[in-house]
This record gives sequence, C-alpha cells and structure tokens, in this order.
Amino acid sequence: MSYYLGIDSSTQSLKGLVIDCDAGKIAAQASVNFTKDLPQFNCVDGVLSNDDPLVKHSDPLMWVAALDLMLERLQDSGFDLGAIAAIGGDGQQHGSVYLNNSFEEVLTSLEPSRSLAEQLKSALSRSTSPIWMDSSTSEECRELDAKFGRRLQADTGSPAIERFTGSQIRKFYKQEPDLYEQTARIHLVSSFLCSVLTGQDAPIDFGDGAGMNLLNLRTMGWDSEIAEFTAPGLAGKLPMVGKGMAGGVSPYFEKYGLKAGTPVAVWTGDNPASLVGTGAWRSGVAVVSLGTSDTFFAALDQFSTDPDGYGHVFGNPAGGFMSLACFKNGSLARDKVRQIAGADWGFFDNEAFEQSPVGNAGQLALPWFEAEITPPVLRPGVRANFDFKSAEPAVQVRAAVEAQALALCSHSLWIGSFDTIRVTGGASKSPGIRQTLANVFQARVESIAVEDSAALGGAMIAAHCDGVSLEKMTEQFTPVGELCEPDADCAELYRNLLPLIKDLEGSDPID
Ligand code: XUL
Repeated sequence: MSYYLGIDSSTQSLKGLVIDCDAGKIAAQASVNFTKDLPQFNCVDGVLSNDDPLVKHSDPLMWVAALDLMLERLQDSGFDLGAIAAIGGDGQQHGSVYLNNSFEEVLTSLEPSRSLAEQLKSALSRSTSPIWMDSSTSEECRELDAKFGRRLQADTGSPAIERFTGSQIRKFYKQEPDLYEQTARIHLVSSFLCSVLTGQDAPIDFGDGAGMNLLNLRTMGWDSEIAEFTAPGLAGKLPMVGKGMAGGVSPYFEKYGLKAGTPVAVWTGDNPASLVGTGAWRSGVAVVSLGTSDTFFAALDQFSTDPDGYGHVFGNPAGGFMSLACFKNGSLARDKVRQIAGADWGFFDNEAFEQSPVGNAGQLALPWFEAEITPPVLRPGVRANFDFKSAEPAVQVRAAVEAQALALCSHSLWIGSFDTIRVTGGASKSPGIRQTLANVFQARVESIAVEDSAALGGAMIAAHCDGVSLEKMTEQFTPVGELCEPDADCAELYRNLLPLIKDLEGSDPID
C-alpha cells in the first residue's frame, strides 16, 4: 500500500492530505476552518476572545471536533481511508492541553456513536489551552531567567519565551494550583491529537518538545531540574519523548473507514513538519513560511543558538536540529494592512508593487497589530517612519511587505546566508511578495507546488517511518513551482535599509 495521510492542526484550521507514493501524487485532501465550520466553539481565527490582549487561548475540544469533521469530509470525498498504510501529523507549536487522570480510560473506551468532543470533555483538567500567540507569561519568564540564566538557552535551545510551554505551565501552577494538582498529563497540541488518534497516551517528538523550554537538547530527555522549578512534580505529568511509530489507529475511527491498528507516527510541530514537507530537511536550503505566523527556518548542520536570544533550535524530524525565527504578525497583519489600504488580495500580487518604487523611498511600516514575538515587544501598534495612515494604498502595502521581509532577513542572519529560499503558506502565492523576498535576501526564491507543506510533511514522516525513502518523496512531492530570481540592482538599497529595521523595532507605535 502506498497511501499515507498527513494531518495538520494549525491555528486557524485542520487539514488532511493523502499522498500516493507509487504515483507521486496527492490522492485526496479535506480541511476544516475553525471560524467558518465550528462557530459553536467561539474561536474566531482559532482564538477565544479575552479582555487581556496578551492572553490567547483556544478550546481543545474544537481541535478534536475538527478531527472528526475532517475525517468525515475525507471519507465523503470518495477516498477509501481503509487503503491508508500509515498516518502522521503535526500541530501548532507550544500550545498545551491539560488532562486529568481519566484521560487514558476515556481514550480506551471511545464510543463511535458519540463525538470526540463530547467524550473528551470530562478528561480535561483545564477547559482552555494557551497557544503560541499568548504573551502573558513575562513574569514567569523572568523567574526562569533568574534561576537558570544562560543555561536555559544553551541546553533547551531557547531562552525563556512567553509562548513556550514551560512558562505557560508555571503560570497555570501559580494561578490555579488546585487545577494543576488535578492535572495528570500535559500534552502539546501535536501529542494530544496523536493520543486521541491512537487511543493511548502518545509521546512528544524532539521537534515539538524543543518548543517547551523543558527538553534538554544535549541529553534529548526532559531536564528534571528545569521541570521541577517550572512546576513541582511536572516531570511526572509529561509524556515520554520519542520518535517512530506511536501506536495504531483507535477502533473509534473505523466509522470513517480507517482500519483499526493502522500505524500512526509520533506527531511533530507544524514548523518541523514543514521543514520535511518543503524538502528543506537537508541543509543548504532555508524556508520562509508565510502563514498565521511568519517563520524562517532551516536544517542546522550543528547545534548553535541565536546570540540575540530571539531564535530557536528544535529537533529536525529527519535527524539533527533545525533553527527557527518566528514573527507573530504574519497573515492576520497583512490582512489588516489590506483593509487599511482598502484593497483586495489581487492588489498584493503585482499592482501595489508596480505603483510604488522599490525601497519605497525608505518608508517602512512594521504591521504589529498584536504583541510581537521577534523581537519580543508586548505593546502592539504599527511602527512606521512616515505618515502611514495618509499614504497611498500602494505605499502602505509596500511599506509593510518590505518591513516584514527586512525583519525576516535581519533576524535570520545568525542561521546563515542562503542562495535559495523556499516559500510556503498563503501569502507565498503573491508574485510581489515573492519578488520582494528575493530582492531583500538576494536569493533565488522557489515556491513549492504543494500548498500545505505541514500536512505533506506529516504524511512524509509517516511514510518514512514505514520505510519509504525521504529522498525519493522529496523529489516526488516538493518540485519547484514558481521561481523568482533576485534583482542585483536592489542589493545595495536593501543592505542600507536593513539597519533601519532595528530602529523601527525600538520605536513607539503610531497613533
Ligand atoms: C513557532 C510558532 C508558530 C506556531 C504556529 O515557534 O510559535 O510558528 O508553530 O504556527
């Protein structure tokens, strides 16, 4: 059998994609949009509303409801899920799910006649899940810094960061000690969904586990000293760390035509999955992913950390490590700029760039509508070095797109310089955005033919665990789509603009 299913549970949607490794083709796909398809969970764009703009939680029951609905849609598409040889998957990174001691029992006794959301509700010890967009744990980060200093970054790959799971768990333990006490297991989004799919407690992989400030990347195990300081007894509440196959599909999913016992690979984070799904798991190529978050990542030849302290090191699902820089104001910010400019998405393709000069006469705007991650700035608001509000729409769009590209470039210098950058995510479809990236990085920009690189990566990881060659799948499924060559005439102009980004990042928001 040559069919493998990859599932990507990201911030705003959950997608499934089946690859056919014999034919080298996508055989089926289905997706669920949280805002549109599951409005009963009140998570607009995947997030519950909260009075505190720094608090970003989601409803974990929405993710399992999305899993039910996506599999139903996949089955309705006419594809026989009984032909799937193995399943892999990934989740938005850092988000955590808190479960009581009934979790394993609930998993082993799932009834097909009832929904997953209905049955898993009683297994939650905390009804909401903090996700990667949350920036409310600065106090806990400072406590971790004070205790461990540079060791945190040297051993876990990242200094204490607000969205990372460790500081989130510490905040929960400090603010709700009784509920923390009732928590028997803390999963990441990825390992939670993998547990549900296999009907047993699943491990956390090295890719996603490294986004917690709890995994020691030198020993590749939980760091007991850091875990105990983060929250008493935490090591006993974490699943195992592991790779390979997690288990077999739970009989619950036979209702969608899946065969019980079909192997399920340990799930990973969306960025490590994308590293595989873009073919960048081998060193030499970097990836810019333009999704809810914008990220820059690449396989690392050897373990090294960001001297500025903003970037991260995660496990590479293909072995070794990967680097990553993450920007919170990605696609939702571009959408806000689009609204301010009174434009449609087509305007981002070419028009905006034809109607404004390259370099925008030095006018830049960082579209920080939310607290930013890189660099960590808690006070939201657009940072601009010109009168952004009254400018022409084309100037507004270019100012934001060029500032985002320059920020990506500036904060990825520690990772290395690359001749080729692969782009993925919704905004990578815009020729204007791709050309801007090529010019700013002075690198050839390649878009890959398959749009959902994270789900594809999940499917490729499952197939690889089942013995299929990663090299072969990379040739089959990650061919280059559109190519953008850099314009050498822009090199100096952008080199001169690069230092302005740091000034802008340190400036106050415009009114
Ligand atoms: C990476 C990060 C985001 C999330 C959501 O560190 O926080 O990219 O994985 O996609």
